[in-house]
Amino acid sequence: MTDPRLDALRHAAPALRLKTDPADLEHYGRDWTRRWTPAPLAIALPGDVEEVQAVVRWARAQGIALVPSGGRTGLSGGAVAAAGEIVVSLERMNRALEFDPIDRTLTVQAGMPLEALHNAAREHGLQYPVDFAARGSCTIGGNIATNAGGIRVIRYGNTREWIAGLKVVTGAGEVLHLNRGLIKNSSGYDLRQLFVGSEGTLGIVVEATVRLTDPPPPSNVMLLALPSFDVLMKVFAAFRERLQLEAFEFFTGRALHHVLAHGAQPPFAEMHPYYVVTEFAIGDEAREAAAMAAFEHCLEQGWVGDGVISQSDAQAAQLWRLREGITEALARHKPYKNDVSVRVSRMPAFLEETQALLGRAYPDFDVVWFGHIGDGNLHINVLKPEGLDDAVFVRQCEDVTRLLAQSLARHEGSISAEHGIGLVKKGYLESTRSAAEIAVMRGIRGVLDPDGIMNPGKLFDLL
Ligand code: 2HG
Ligand code: ZN
Repeated sequence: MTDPRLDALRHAAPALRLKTDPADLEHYGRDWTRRWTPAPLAIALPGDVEEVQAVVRWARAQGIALVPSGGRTGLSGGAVAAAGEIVVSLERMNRALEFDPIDRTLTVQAGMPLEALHNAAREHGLQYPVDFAARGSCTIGGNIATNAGGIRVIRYGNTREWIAGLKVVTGAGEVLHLNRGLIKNSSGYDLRQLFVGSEGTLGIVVEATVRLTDPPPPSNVMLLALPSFDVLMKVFAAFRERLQLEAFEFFTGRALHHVLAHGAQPPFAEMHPYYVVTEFAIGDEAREAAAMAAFEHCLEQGWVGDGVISQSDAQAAQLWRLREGITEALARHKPYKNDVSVRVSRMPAFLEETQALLGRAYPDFDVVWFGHIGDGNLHINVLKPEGLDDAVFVRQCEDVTRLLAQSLARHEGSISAEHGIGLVKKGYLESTRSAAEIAVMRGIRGVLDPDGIMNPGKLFDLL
């Protein structure tokens, strides 16, 4: 027997694809957090904007919650459907719609995977520069919903910077065509930017017009081994001063240990406590000399103990794998994740304080640090000791996260740098946003989603 509410939906949108098999409910109802048991009512797979609109209008009439869904690679529970919702998967809406060589923009449907967008840009001799390890599975719609960052933010900024226009279906069922690719548009509130980072709580992004830019310059990748944590920001300053950095990423020896255990090749004969992988533009002698100068300066100061520079694309990819493979290598240890940021200038003080805090709070846990240090963004993964009950482990980590949140409030940082708040960090939002700000966000949500059907329970609770 099918649910009569779904019959009403079939009636409203006869061509809409719906899935209700238990395996599908499980597959589409979870993201990479794996902490909640998926329990959606059904999965809707619209093929066009009209079908998305029909689903939203039906959901309003029925009072059923919707969970917009991209590649579900999120780490904050933003795409989890665990309470009888309809998952609205954009996976069928994954096509490129229009390239404009004068504007250098590409309009795509929101379900397009990030890697496909990279490839489409490359076919036009350009690049879409936002990039991170989940590129093969995540979608541009999901990237927009979380204002995704990644490994090239230091050079190109977050997703937000590259969105020239959006088509959205609001929680009220209206289609809004926002900014329409304009560079200059001083005509009131920028509603496009409101949807970037809204985590599916205001409506569903159905199309995006992204800006493209020149292809990246030829570059080299360097892996550096560091003897101690306190030299990290000095190494960063030395490289940034001399080079045009495309990326500057940090990870600990513990992170490398897990990536090696997962099959990667060791980069040096010995293990070191800390590592940096950095990519920078080369192409002329001056730049190559600058890279060597930066390295030698750090060596002389005793800030770097060893280093290797890529000699080929294959070697560059191999070095990147040591950093990009961390999330996957840690997944089997069910890590509890923090994704925090402070201003880069505050990083040294914040790192020192956080190291002391976590050393006290987790004396017996394997705590893995890595992140986009050049953006002031640190990822802390606490691995669950074998045999420890999942819920007990999460509770312990939440207690420590409360302390971390207090420290972030003191340092004027953010409890979520790039993964979003979702379900995981909802309880700590007030460390980053004032009560007055949250009240404004609630008001905005009420206007765009008057019946509270858009991803309820995520980001903050409706009153
Ligand atoms: C990364 O930087 C991602 O690799 C994932 O943002 C971070 O797994 C994590 O904690
Ligand atoms: Zn990251």
